[in-house]
Amino acid sequence: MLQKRIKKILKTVDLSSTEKIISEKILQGERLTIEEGLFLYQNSSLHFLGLLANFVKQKINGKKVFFNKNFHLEPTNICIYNCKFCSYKRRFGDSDAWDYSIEQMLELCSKYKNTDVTEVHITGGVHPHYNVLNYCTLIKKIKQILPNIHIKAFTAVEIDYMCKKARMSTQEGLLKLKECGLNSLPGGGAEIFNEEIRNLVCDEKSSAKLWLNIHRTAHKIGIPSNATMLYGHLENYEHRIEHLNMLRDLQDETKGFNAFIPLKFRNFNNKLSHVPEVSTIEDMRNYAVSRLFLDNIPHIKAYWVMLGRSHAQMALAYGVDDLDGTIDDSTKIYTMAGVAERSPRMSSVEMVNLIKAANLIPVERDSIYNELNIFK
Ligand code: V47
Ligand code: SF4
Repeated sequence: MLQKRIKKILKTVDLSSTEKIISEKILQGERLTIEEGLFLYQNSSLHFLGLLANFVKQKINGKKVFFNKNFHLEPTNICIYNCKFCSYKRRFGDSDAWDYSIEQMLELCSKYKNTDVTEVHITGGVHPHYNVLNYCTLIKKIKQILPNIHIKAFTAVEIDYMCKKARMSTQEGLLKLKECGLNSLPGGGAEIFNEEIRNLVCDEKSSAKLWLNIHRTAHKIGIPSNATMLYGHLENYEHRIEHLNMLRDLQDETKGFNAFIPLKFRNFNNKLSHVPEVSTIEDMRNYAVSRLFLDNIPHIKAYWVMLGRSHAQMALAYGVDDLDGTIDDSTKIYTMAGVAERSPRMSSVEMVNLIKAANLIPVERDSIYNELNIFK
C-alpha cells in the first residue's frame, strides 16, 4: 500500500536517472552502494530524501516513535584528552571541573528510587585515575540501590582507557563490567572514523579501529550498543558515507547495534568555535541519508537535547523513530556546548504530546526496545 502510494508520488516528480534507480532500490528493499549514498548527500533534495526515508522508517517501525524514561550520570568532566569540538572537558583545579565520589554519585542515583525511570546513561571525561575495577564498584552499588535499572555506560573511548589502566584486555574488562551489572554501551566516542579528519578533531583519543573493535567485542559477549557520528565540523560527505559504511559492515557481522545517533557539532566555547553550525535542512538530510544507507540498524535516534525539541520533532519526518529519553536535567555535555535547552528535561506527557502532534504513535520502550507503554 505504502509502496504504491510512494510510487505514485514519485511519478509526479521530475527525477534524474540515478534518483529513479535509487528510489526503485529503496522501494524493493535493496541495499544502497557507497556511490549511491554519496549521490544522495551531494544531489538530493530534502523532499526526495524525506519521502524515501519515511518509507523505510515506516516499513521497519510503522508509525511508532520510541522514547524511554532515563537520566544521565556524568561522573567527571576531567579528561586526559583535548578533542577540539569539546566544550565540556576541564583540568584538575579548574573552577568548573567536577569529580564526584562514589558516594555523591550514589546519592544522585538514590533520587530515582521508587520512580518509573528505567535507564541510567553514564558517561563523562576520561579520568586519569580510574580503572575498570573502580567503575565496577560504581555500577554494582548502583544496582544495589536501583536493582531494575538498565545501565548503559561508558563510551568505547572510556572503556579503552579503563581497561588499559587495569592492564586488562578489552574483552576481560568488558566481561568484568558485564558481571558487575553493565547492560549496554552508549554510542559516543565514534566521532568521525576517517583517519585524516579524526586526527584533525581528536587526534589523541582511541582510533576508529579501536572504537569498532570494542563494539565488536561487546556485541560478541552479549552487550548491545549504539553508534554515533559527529557531523558538521571539518568532514565532507565522503567522510560521512565512509563512517556509515564502516558501521553497516560491523552490523552485518554482529547485529549488536540498536540505534544510530547522528550528533550535530555545536560550536559554543570550544576550539572549533570558528566553524559555523550546519543548517536544519542539512540535519534533516543527514537523518534521511542515515536511515536510507543503514539498512541493518533498526533505529535512528534524534537526541532532542542536542537538536532542540522542535527540530527533533521535525526529524520524525526524515527517518527518525526514536527521541531518546526524559533526561531529567542530568546532562551538561550539550548545555556547555551552547544549545538553547538550558535544563534538559521532558516529562513523559510532554514527550507523548510532541510525538502525537506529528501524527505518530508514542511508545515508551526499555533500553533494548521492548515496548512498555503504547500511547494510542
Ligand atoms: O562522543 C561532544 C559528542 C558525544 C560536542 O548512545 C559533541 O544513546 C556536538 O554519545 N557538539 C557523547 N557533539 C554523547 C553521546 C550520546 C548522547 C545521547 C545518547 C547516546 C546513546 C549517546 O557527544 C561525544 C561527542 O561525539 N560531543 N562535544 C559538541 N560540541
Ligand atoms: Fe574528553 Fe570526551 Fe571531551 Fe574528548 S569529547 S575531550 S574524550 S570529554
